[in-house]
Amino acid sequence: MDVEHSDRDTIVAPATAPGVGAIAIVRLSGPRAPALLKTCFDPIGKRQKVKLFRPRHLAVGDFKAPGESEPIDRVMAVVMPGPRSYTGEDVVEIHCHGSPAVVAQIVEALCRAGARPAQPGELTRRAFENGRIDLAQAEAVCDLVQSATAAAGRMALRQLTGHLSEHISETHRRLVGFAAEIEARLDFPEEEIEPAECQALEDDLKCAEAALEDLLRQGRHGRLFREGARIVIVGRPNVGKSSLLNALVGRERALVSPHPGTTRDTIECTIELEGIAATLVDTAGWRAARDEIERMGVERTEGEVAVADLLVWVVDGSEPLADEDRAIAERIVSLPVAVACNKSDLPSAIESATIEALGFASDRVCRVSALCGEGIEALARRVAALLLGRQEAHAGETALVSNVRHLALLERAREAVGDARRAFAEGVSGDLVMVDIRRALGALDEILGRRFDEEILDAVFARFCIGK
Ligand SMILES: Nc1nc2c(ncn2[C@@H]2O[C@H](COP(=O)(O)OP(=O)(O)OP(=O)(O)O)[C@@H](O)[C@H]2O)c(=O)[nH]1
Ligand SMILES: [Mg+2]
Repeated sequence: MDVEHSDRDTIVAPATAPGVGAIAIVRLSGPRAPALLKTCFDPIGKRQKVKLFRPRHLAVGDFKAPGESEPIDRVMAVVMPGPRSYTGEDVVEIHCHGSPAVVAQIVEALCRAGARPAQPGELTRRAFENGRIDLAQAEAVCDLVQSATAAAGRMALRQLTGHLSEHISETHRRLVGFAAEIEARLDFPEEEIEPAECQALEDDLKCAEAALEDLLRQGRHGRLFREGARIVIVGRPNVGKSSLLNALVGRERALVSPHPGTTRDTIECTIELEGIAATLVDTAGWRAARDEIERMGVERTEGEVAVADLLVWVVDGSEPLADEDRAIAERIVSLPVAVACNKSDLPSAIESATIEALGFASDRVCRVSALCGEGIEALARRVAALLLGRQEAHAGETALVSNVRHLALLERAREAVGDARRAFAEGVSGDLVMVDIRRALGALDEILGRRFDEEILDAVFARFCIGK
């Protein structure tokens, strides 16, 4: 059947991940979804037939390709009529056995019956286009599906349930209120604004600016929770970098030996650090390379240092600092660093003051023993705290913004409101202040998707997986 690629197509996609599972779900959305189900689905017995036509009731039956007599699978099906469905259209879900072959045949059968395979994110795009959710909420769906930690998931859920949208709408309303007052004044330029009124209007802009600043500040932490952090362990050979990676991860991930130069290549492992998905990277000992392989290893180390969110510099606390340690210190002192003074089970040969003198504040230094596990938890807490800046480790969990697109637009809005506030305070004419206000409103509209172009939507929904 020739299927048109219009928005009103009925689309089909597996909603569960590819691969074998107990159950898989295939979803249909569009005006013909219930009819296509009827073509392919034989309810077992009268009671199931009645159930199928009752919205949101699961019915059991055999699923067959159009014109075939042998079923593909025994499934459960449910019809969720629009507009009170996920997409706002008629939605059908078929719960089949979780074999990739069964799923593929069911999708193919529905396409033969007249559906079209959905693009990634197309169901959520329809939910947005049908006004079920705004764009920020649609993006939260994608973030929730892809969240790597519980904290990232909770943050996405708050955005999905509209918390971010509410905050933004509130600032939007405040700015619209301000704009209405200014527009009214423009019509009657001869009327003086009373000082008290003037102050109230300026306060409105101050409030809007502060609210946007708040969201932006939280956003930095939000990103950390969503995207995770890359933590690179560096140090000269044999100080215990690989041992420290193993201790933090809780298993023997990297090879450890008493011979300097054991680690040749970078090794990484992801763990959860106070809700942040932290990728720990063990590197080859950092020193002037003695052969070609070591040179390549050191090059990789330097590449990792360049992209790290935080470095853990390991020194061997049982020996005085070596020239190689000092050379590393000089290269990293201006970067975000936690210092692990390792081998604390042995007598100490490094004073804290020595490390401080190199430019590393004492609150960045932890005494640990990778061998015995001493101080490892404290180091993990310190690393998380350094990643989150001065805030408490759980501060990021309350963040509402984590999406780079939202952060960029919020920044634009905050700048525009700041410009408007300054212009207004200096008594610049109303129509010029309005230019800034419109710029701010435009940026907020773009976050919620009240104003958009197809390119933005394509970019947003391309991040989704099929079936969402
Ligand atoms: N006593 C003691 N020995 C340790 C500790 N941590 C590591 N070691 C020992 O130090 C030696 C080197 O450890 P590694 O973890 O391989 O050191 P590395 O920094 O990864 O070394 P390269 O990969 O060669 O750069 C091994 O013999 C470890 O058992 C510690 O906390 N205490
Ligand atoms: Mg090593």
